[in-house]
Amino acid sequence: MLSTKGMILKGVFSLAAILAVSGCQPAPDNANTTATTAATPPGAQELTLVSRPQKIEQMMKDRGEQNQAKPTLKIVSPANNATIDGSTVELKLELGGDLKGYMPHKDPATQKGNHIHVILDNEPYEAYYEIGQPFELRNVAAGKHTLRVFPSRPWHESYKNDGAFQMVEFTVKGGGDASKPTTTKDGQTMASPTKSPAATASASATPAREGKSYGQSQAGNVDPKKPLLTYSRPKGEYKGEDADPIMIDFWLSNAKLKDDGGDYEVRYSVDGGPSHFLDKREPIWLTGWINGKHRVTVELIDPKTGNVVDNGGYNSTTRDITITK
Ligand SMILES: [Cu+2]
Repeated sequence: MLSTKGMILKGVFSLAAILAVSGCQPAPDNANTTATTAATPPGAQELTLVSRPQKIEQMMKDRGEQNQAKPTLKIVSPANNATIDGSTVELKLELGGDLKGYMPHKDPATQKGNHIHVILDNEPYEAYYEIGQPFELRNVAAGKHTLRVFPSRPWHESYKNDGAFQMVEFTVKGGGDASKPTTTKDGQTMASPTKSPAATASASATPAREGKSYGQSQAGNVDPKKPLLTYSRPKGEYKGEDADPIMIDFWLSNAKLKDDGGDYEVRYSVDGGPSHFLDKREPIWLTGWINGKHRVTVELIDPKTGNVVDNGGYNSTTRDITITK
């Protein structure tokens, strides 16, 4: 069903929607201060499904066989079910599998490169480039947490081979200052108490989240053996030529989608608009985004009930992104 290139995904422009959009303020440079910026209303933009951008096709060719790599990860620490005293958690990974030259590293010139996506609880991922050095989470809140990791390409498309995705659960005793964010050692925010709680419930029940703002974070009651959808992209701020088209990408564990021999479906919607379904475990690209704040919801749907598969709230995730073309 994804071959329907050029399919119109979203509603028609109405005069009211155009007026609403023209009345919108442009997104400020610092998305952390956009709490008062209204989300884009449904129908204000027409999103169209497009094929993989030529720019990415070219990057894949330029990478040679690396694109067919089957990288695997092992979480060396924290150990699954570990209890950690204090508030600092050190993540150490072992990269293996059929790498074909795949190695995480940020090129200082382009500020791009292969990297690992690291997700605390169900917060937006943070990029981990130099896996020779531990990835440190500071000021982690007391309580139960999960960490999820998987290898990614420079354009943030995840590797989806067996063994690429790993998850551990751990408990922090003592914990950090609950009024301050959880960060990496470089100060990247991984969770923050200053905004609404992690958007693991349905979009309509969840207050606005900014591209780079986070809820105070605890793990959901996740069963790692049950079907689990891990939201990866989009997230954060998109600028200039990166702002269109935009990729939706996810990791799926313990479940197969319809076109992959199973019967699950992934449902997504943008700005509270109509639902669309994905039947293949691969990324899609959408074009037609307008400037401003957009809310993207991605969910795993149980074929028997038509509802979100319950797994600690992780199977329904909503992220706010900001687009500045
Ligand atoms: Cu990435």
